[in-house]
Amino acid sequence: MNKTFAKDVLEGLTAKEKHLSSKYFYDTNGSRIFQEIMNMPDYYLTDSEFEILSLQAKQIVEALKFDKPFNILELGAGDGFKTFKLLEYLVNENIDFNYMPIDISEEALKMLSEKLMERLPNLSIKPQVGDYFDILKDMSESNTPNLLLFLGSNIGNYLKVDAINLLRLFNKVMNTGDKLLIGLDLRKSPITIRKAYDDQQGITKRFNLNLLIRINRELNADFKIDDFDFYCYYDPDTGRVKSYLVSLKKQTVLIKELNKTIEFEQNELIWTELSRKYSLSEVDKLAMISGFQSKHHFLDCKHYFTDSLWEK
Ligand code: AVI
Repeated sequence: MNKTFAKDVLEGLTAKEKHLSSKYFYDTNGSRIFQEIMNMPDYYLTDSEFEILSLQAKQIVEALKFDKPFNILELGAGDGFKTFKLLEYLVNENIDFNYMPIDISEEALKMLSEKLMERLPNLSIKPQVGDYFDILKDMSESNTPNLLLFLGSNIGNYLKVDAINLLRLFNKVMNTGDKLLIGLDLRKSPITIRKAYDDQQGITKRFNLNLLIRINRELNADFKIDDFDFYCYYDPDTGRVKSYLVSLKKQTVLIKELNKTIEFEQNELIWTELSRKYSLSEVDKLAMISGFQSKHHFLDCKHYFTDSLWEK
């Protein structure tokens, strides 16, 4: 049993306002469903970021202003598909760099490395399995310049204080002059944003319900999946998409590993995810408050998404 998972589930489901962390979405099945989400036409985030990295690789590399070989460390590399275009540009230009994808999933890194070695045989790739910070700490000890990649609007899934704390930790392990390229989803028509999360095919619903399936499997619980539904909304005032599971009836769930029964009222919610959207001035503020200088925003043609370059 994963003790942190058990502790977080217990804390979240016994709280007055029930909640579960979206970081637990990504078991094997959840990661697969997330791939399906990224392929949905309405989930514009992936295409927008892909466009930025495909069409503006040259401008991004020029803006780095590194005058010697450097490392690219990608945090939560996943399938690395977006990054491919940036790497391809660097390899084709014979630019000297090491690519270090970091992920807790050895399996994901193995697949990524195999795919990249096949398509970019001249790429120097050094996959790192493990926790971001253990690996990042080593990086600050070398005097090779570093570019950190934190793409895909992953930062938008953190509560405001947690996002700032995480970025400050990145900042702490970086050397002066190192860069961070960070993907953030921008504020836009609320209709477009809602469609990306409240999809008609029910893929995002499955993504959320999978969390209950995971609790059933890993903590020996008896959630009846059909007795829960999915609800989400976008609030343009705060720039936040909030996602929930909804208990469709009054019910009791037993979580054997926790030795605990959880009572649900009819229509009671479990908050599962925050997906924050930013204005460019909010991006600049976030950079400043975390100790960075915001150097450049690389936007897609629709201005839906930014990969912003920050410098320590
Ligand atoms: C990973 N993360 C940036 C996604 C997002 O857009 O917040 C996760 C996701 N949740 C629902 N759809 C996609």
